[in-house]
Amino acid sequence: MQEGGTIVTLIHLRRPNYPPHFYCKLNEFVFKGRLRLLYMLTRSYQWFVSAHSYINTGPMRVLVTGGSGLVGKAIEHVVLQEGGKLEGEEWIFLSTKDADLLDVGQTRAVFEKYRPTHVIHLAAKVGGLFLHMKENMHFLRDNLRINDNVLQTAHEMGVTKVLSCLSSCIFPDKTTYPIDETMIHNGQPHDSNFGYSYAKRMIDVQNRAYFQQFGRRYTAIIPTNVFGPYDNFNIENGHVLSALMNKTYKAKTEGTPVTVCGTGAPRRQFIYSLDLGRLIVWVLREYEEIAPIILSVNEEDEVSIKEAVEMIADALDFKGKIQFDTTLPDGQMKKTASNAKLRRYLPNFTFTPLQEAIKKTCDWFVANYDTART
Ligand code: NAP
Ligand code: GFB
Repeated sequence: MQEGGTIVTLIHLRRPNYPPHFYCKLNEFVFKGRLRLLYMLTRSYQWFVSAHSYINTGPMRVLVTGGSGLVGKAIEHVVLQEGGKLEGEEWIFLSTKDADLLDVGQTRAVFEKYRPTHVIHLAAKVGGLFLHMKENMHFLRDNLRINDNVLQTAHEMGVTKVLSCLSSCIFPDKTTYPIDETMIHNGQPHDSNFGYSYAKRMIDVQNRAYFQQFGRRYTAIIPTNVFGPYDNFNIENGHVLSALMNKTYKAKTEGTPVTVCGTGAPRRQFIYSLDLGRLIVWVLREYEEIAPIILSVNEEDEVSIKEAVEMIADALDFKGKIQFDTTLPDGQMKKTASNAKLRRYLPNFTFTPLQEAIKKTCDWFVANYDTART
């Protein structure tokens, strides 16, 4: 449990997106005595001092938007089944049934109802390559609106920390590799998902602005391609692994070949949703920067779509033919992301090996076929 006090942060005016070089929490007594001195010292060196009061009245009350989705369900598992929840904490997992976050009135009402101290903001319009290509406008507008409703309501209600979710697909298409956190705004995103990408990039812009103007410590994570139980296994609209699991299962049942879209050459870093859930709980508790952090497996764990479908075939014991429809698009050929920043914080974090995580997800899909999103 934290006491109330004042958070003082120094930001370099020429490099406002850099992590603060000085950051501390002072109780009110110390703070009042030192503030004038801090201002005098910093003005001549082009540092900006941000100071705001915080009052923490007790254990965290965490509101998870998008709590019914792939990532939300993984966090729920980590918190409720793996002992991630600390004594006295309250965790609330929202879905569209609780509030349509496109609607500002419903957003405010659900925040009023639960009065969170912390928010994990996952709710979004989400889909695989082929849905993005059809609906860039919806991806842009829906996500801009949901994100603004959630962030502004959190700010108005004095939420201590918001952790939002970006994606490695929002980085510039023409870039050098590996991509790191400083490169988000360096160029245009891939044409297939520009709507989603620009909407997500604005979260990072908003986080910086809330911090600079109001001292709010709102941050973001950047996961690579996620998969796991509770994914959307829809063949047309889902992401690649979940769509291919469903296709392969069907092909096995019907005795037909599996058709993979594109050449199979694009490469992806896949992260298992439960590993991501564990990392998100760590970010919520420990990560103090406003600048985002990439949550990804190592660069050498990137695999081609061809390698991934072979792992799925293995996991589902599919012995039939795997064919590639090269008339369909490949999308981004790669978006290799660096997890160096994550490794500086958590050098020993162990990711579930991909083949094992694919097997677990396939087993979950087969066992839950009647209720899974297909
Ligand atoms: P998901 O399984 O499709 O879940 C989406 C969640 O958002 C659901 O809980 C859904 O509620 C909720 N939602 C959607 N529209 C809403 C609205 N208007 N009002 C309230 N709630 C709404 O997605 P996910 O894969 O878990 O994605 C979670 C976050 O991770 C997203 O921000 C996404 O951009 C990001 N991300 C995902 C991936 C990936 O590969 N999946 C990769 C990088 C980043 P209902 O269940 O009621 O529909
Ligand atoms: O997961 P995905 O749809 O999106 O994967 P992205 C697309 C890649 O998988 C392309 C190939 O190379 C496709 O040609 N692929 C092969 C398939 N078969 C299939 C299939 O049956 N379904 C799908 N969907 N793809 C996403 C963004 O990009 O990155 C998301 O669109 C998200 O929004 C994610 O943020 C991280 O990896 O290309």
